[in-house]
Amino acid sequence: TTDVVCLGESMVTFLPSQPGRLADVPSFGRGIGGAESNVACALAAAGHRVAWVGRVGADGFGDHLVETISGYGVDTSAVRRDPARPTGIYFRTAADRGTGTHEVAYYRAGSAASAMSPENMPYEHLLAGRVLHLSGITAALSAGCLALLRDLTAPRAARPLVSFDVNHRPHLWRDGDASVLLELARRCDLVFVGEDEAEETWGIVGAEAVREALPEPSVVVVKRGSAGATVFSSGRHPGARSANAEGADTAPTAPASPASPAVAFGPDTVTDVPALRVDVVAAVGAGDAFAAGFLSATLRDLPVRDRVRHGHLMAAAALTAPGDLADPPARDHADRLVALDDAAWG
Ligand code: KDG
Repeated sequence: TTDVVCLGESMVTFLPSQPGRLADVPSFGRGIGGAESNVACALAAAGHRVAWVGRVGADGFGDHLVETISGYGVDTSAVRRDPARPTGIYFRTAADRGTGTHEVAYYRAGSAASAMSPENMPYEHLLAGRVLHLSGITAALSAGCLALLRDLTAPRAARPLVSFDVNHRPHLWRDGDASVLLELARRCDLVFVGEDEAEETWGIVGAEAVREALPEPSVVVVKRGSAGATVFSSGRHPGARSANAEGADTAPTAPASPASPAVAFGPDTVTDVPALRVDVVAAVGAGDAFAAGFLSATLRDLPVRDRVRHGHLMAAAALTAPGDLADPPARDHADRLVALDDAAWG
């Protein structure tokens, strides 16, 4: 079986040759981006069986995405090609030294991926893994994309563990209401959200308040930047939700259905885990790397603290590389770093 299926829009990314305003950057180098395929590539690099599902144009940029993502060892066989719509692309600047922010120019309206909907996506592939990883970016792309996320996060008799990174992208929500991201997050089993992101998007302040607003998911990971991350775990058995209309959980001891093999979570806990302190080169992609590290360690059934440390380690690799996607440390190397004592981890 596939360990993780990631769904979302990937784009060819244009990274600036030098710092400065978008208006001034003279040339750009090509990379790839897309939060969910970033997660897929990092998981594949960590030795997991991973698929990325999306839509790209029948054009050279679409070829480049499929070839590059496949090159990481990700199964791209379910990616759809759209002869009528282009592959999305985006340009960005380097982070401003003072504010840490960067400018983004998306060219993705009307892209092949924005046409994703419940009618044209391969559910047999999407629901086939142990984990289905989604993000809030998809919800912003079109009504069809939002309908697809609603459908994939709906209760069903057998579903994979549904992982959701809130990924609020303000540029994409200029004309939309991002509060739908809370509704979607509540329908998932494992949620990643930044503490600052929760405040910006929903006006919810503090990790405890985030958990109060998201009582349903078995696990909520609140990322607090360089301060670390806090994990709220209810110990309920993910993947064992009943299919009734309210989506109420079945008894905590209910076995997972054969289609959603167990991805174990521990008993009720709140776990705080400090992050590594690094000099940030580019923050873009760090959240994806964190999710990949956490998911990888979850699939290996490691203790909660080590799941977070694997997240922090992958994030540190991404934070110290210029592109959206950094090569993570090899698994045995990561395991040795995660096993360092608390003094090393702060
Ligand atoms: O998380 C990184 C992504 O934001 C980046 O790769 C591009 O997917 C992207 C987006 O929509 O911003």
